[in-house]
Amino acid sequence: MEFRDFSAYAAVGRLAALAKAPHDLTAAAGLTAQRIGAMKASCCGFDLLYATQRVTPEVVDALQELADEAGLVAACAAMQQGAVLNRIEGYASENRQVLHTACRDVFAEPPLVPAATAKARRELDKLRIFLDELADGTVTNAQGQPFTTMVQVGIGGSDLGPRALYLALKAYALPGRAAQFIANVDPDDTAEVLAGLDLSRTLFNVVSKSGSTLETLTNEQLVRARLAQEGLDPARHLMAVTGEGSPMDDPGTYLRSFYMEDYVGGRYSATSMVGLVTLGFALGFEAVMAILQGAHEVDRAALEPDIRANVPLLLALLGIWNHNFLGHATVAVLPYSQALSRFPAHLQQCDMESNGKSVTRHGKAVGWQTGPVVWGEPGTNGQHAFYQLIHQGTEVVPVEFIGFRYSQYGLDLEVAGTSSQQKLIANMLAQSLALALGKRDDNPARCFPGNRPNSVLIADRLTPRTMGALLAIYEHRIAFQGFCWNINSFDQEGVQLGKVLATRLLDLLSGRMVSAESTTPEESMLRQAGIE
Ligand code: G6Q
Repeated sequence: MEFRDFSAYAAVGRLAALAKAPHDLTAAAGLTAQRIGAMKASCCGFDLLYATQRVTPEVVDALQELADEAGLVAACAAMQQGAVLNRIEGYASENRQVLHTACRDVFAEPPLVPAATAKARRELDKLRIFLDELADGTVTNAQGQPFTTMVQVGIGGSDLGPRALYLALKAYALPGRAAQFIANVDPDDTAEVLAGLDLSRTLFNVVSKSGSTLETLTNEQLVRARLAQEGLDPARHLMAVTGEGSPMDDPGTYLRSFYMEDYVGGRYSATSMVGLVTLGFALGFEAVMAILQGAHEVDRAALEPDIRANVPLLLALLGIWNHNFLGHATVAVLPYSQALSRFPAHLQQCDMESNGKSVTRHGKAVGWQTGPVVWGEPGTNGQHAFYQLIHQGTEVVPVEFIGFRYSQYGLDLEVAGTSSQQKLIANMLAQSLALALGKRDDNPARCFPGNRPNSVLIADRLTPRTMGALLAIYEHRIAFQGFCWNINSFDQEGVQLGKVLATRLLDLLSGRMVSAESTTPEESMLRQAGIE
């Protein structure tokens, strides 16, 4: 794969010229029925409505030219076929393949990377057997009672995606099963989760790819101590998901050990055992396979070269248009679905850890903007909170709305002629229109400028399959943008420095390190913060 600088593409010049006069959504015919009908793309159960973006057909053509020139689909194909894309040329780097897609290529015969998918199948088989044993009573607590709760202990990629997916799909939990999550090294996080549990009926799933993460190992010890206090055998209550050969790869000390491979990045690992063990416990094996199926369908759909028929690629390019050409620094992902309450948090990590980079794949400083700030909260709650700024603030915030036509539980009531679900979705569409169209008013405080770009991603219902698809749509949108900006979206060097300094502070606190002078920034910070 040959990657070139973003600024070198002819399409970038063309888009910059078009961006001088972006489409005016507030003009008389700025948002016609014909436009709303034409600017729609579909993928794996989702429709993307993008007429409320500030693009013309000419801009979309130029974005297609950019995708072609930058070889974005070819890069996605190379990634799925096992190219070593996690690297910075000429410098020390992880130097790995990027194969989260192999975890869900289990439906294909032959899969794109047979060896990687064989490993995924092996782990899936282990998971199926384990779930069967839980169901038929082969695996129980010491009293022969079934386990009711699985607590996932992990942080970052070993927490955010799995937690977001569990909350999204909790409506489909098996009777008598639930999951909880402990991530923070804040002891109150663990204390709060443990306080509400019957530990004798609880499994703790310790998830760490490296097997060496401070927060996770500390929380594992806290959990072990609590189990011991209750007279419970940790080897009966603790499980592990880790990399083969990691310090946590010690099957003797766990009820079960599952593995993930080093070519699956933490923030892309929700569809590996990192997510699937806890999801399988709570939702069952069928749901696990449906999640994988939805993600797999999107993996294949992402290989479509026509951007008008490739939702993740189109989302990526619309994001680039808003960020690089219209100059908007952030993007808000606003799901009109309470179940997606932690999905924006997952995307924050997946997007900002992937694309918050300043050097190219060749180790040179970039001369263009890379990843935007990503944030979000579920609507309609957000409407009663921060929407003031997105309608009338000085900062224009592009918005990606996500919604569903039907609810998960089906528990609904018509009040004043409409159901709650209709109210929810009508609000989402109304916000999309309000942001785009704006409103004139003689009172300047009641003017809405409009032209605030947004799009709507909508499917019938949030199910395991659509959740898998949604996850993969965003994973690919992020990777496409990284390819286009010529950065390595798969490393995370930027999280290292803080870890090193934290270790130094802890060494000072524990007396492992004694500083000759008491004026180092580390010592001064500790002293002034009142931490001894
Ligand atoms: C994700 C990052 C990071 C990682 C956590 C947990 O892409 O690499 O968030 O997932 O630091 O790491 P472990 O799974 O190794 O404990």
